[in-house]
Amino acid sequence: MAKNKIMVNFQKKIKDRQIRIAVVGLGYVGFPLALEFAKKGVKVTGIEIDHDRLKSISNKISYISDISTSELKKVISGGNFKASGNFSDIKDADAILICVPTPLKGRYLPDISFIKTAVEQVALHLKNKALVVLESTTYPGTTEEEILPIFEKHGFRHERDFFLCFSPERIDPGNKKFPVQKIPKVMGGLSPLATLLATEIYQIIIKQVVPVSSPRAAETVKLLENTFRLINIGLIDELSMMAHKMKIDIWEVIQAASTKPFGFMPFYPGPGVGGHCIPKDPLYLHWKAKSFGFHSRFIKLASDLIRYMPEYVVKRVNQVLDSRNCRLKGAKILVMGVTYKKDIKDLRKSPSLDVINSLKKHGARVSYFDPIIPFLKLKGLDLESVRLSDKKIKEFDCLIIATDHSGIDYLRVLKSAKLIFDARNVYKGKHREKVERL
Ligand code: SAJ
Repeated sequence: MAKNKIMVNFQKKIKDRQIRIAVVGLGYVGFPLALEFAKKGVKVTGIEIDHDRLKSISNKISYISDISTSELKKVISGGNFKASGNFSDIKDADAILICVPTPLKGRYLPDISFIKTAVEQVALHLKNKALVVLESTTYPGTTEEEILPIFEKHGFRHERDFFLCFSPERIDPGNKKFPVQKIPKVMGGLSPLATLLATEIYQIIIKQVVPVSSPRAAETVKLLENTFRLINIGLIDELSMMAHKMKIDIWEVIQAASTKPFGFMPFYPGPGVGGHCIPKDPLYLHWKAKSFGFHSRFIKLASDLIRYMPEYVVKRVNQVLDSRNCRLKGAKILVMGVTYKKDIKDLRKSPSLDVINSLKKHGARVSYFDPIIPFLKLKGLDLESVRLSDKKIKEFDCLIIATDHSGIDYLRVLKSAKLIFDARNVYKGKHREKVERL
C-alpha cells in the first residue's frame, strides 16, 4: 500500500473514531494513557497480566493514585475501555502501546525481560500494518537492536507489515498540574512514516508531539531527563553534607540561589532517592555507554552518593542523640513517612526503608508512621504504622521526618516530640531546640 494511502487510511480511521488502540501494561503509565484515549471516544483494550489489577478493574476500583475510582467508573461505563489478560485481544488493534516495567537486575544491570516478553506476545497477534510504540524507559538502541529483530523473527518487515516507534513515558506520579495529556510527547520512529502515524495517534490526546530522528534519540531523551535529576539531586545531597561540616545552612543557600531568574533550578537534599525512575534509569545509560567503552563517572558517582544518604541520616541521628547522652543502640525511633516521595502511595526503592533497616542494624528500636501505608511488609520489615497521638510521640527518643506527607499537624508533633531529625525541611530551620535539620 502506498505510504500516503496508509497515512490517509489512518487519519480517516482516527477521524471516524474507528481506530483501535491496545495498551500493554496498566500501571502508573499505561492505565492513565489508556483511559485518556477512551475518554476521547477511542476503543481501547488494556492488556494486563496481574490478576489482582484485572480484578480491581472489573470491580471498577482504581489502584493508581492518579486515577480516581469515580473517574474509572465513568470511563468504563462510557464503553470505550476494556481490560483483558489475553494478548489475543490485541488482534484488531491499529496501534499497540507498550508500557511495561524496566527494572534493574542486581545493582547495575538493565532488565528488559518484561519488554521482550510483551513484544513476543504482541508479535504473535499483531495485525497487518499496525503501529507499535514502546514507552518503557530503556537504554539507547533497545528498539532497533532488541525489539525490531523479534518482529522480524515473526516474519514482519518494517513499513511493509508494521510500524515501530519509541516514545518515552514522562508521567510524574501525583503531579496534578501535568497529567499525561498535558505533557509533550517525544516520538522517535524507525522511519519518518512511523513517526507520522504515531504522531496522529497521540495527538488524539496530547496537543504537542515532538518528533525526533530515531528511536535511539527518543530513548536517550528520557535518560537525559532523568540523569539530569539524579546528578543534581546527588550534587545537592553532597553539598548538604559539605555545608553541615562548614556550619552553613544549605536550605537558606538553596532558597537564596533560587531567586536567580535564569540558569538555576533548585533541588533539595533528602534521605536518598526513591521511585521507579530516577535511581534506575541513569544506570541503563551508564551500562550501555560502557559497551561503547565509555565510563560515565558522573552517573556512577551520583548513584553511589544517593545510596549513601540513608546511612548518612542515621549517622547524623546518632550524633545528635549522642550530644544528648542518648545512645542510638536501644533508642526508640519513629520514622515519619515511608513512601518514596510525599503524598504518593509507592514504596519502590524508598530511602525511608533503608533508613529503617540501618537504624535496626545499629540496634535502635524502630517504629514508623505513614498515613497512607498502614503496613510495611517488605525488605525484611514486618511493621504496622503507629497511631499518631501526643502520648505516642512522647514515647520516642527521636522522630525522623523521612517523607513529608501533607495533612500532618507537624507543629503538634513538635510539641510532644523530645527530638526531631528533619530530613525534609518541614520546620524550615525553626525550633532548633528540638529540631536538627539535614
Ligand atoms: N528528590 C530529592 N530531591 C529533589 C527531588 C527529588 O531528594 O530535589 C527525591 C524524591 O524524594 C524521590 C526521588 O528523588 O525520592 C525522585 O523524585 P522525583 O521528583 O524525580 O519523582 P519521580 O521518581 O516520581 O520522578 C518522576 C519521574 N517520572 C516517573 O515516574 C517515570 C521522572 O520521569 C520525572 O523526571 C520526574 O517525575 C519529574 O520530572 O518530576
